[in-house]
Amino acid sequence: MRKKVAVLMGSDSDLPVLKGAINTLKEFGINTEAHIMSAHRTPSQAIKFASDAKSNGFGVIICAAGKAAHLAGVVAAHTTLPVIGIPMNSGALDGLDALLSTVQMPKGIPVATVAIDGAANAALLAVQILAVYDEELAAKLQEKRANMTNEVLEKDMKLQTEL
Ligand code: RP5
Repeated sequence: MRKKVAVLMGSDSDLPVLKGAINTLKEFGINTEAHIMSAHRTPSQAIKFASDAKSNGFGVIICAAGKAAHLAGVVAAHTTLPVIGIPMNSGALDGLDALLSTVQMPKGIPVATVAIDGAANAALLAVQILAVYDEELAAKLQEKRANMTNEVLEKDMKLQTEL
């Protein structure tokens, strides 16, 4: 049975960006659960979700948060599942605050951090993690990359005709 992916976000204001991750996961047929959950505003809920995630059938947890972003770190501290952090551009510092808060985890509790607002890559990385033991998913990833390659080649061909 394929594992689920959780998409946690610190605020509903993060949702427009997170929709990109949720859509990408759905595109791969991954059973996805999304929740608004904050390390600061709902700390006990976040800790409970993380602690129960493995036994609830999740394989990867994506955590998006902005400003002093602790969600990914707190969740990672309460599970051995891989945690992917998305630093959100939601403050005066254009996401640099969240990037440093998410990426600079002290040793022992890793958070795989993607780019600021990097929702699509977070989803793809989650799929890649699940694809280690899932050939069907691995084949879908290969197909997506081949499509991407073809799109770029087509754009290049078009450029050559325009120059
Ligand atoms: C973080 O603070 C959230 O992840 C969000 O990116 C940011 C701002 O939240 P709101 O004030 O819009 O709820 O916790």
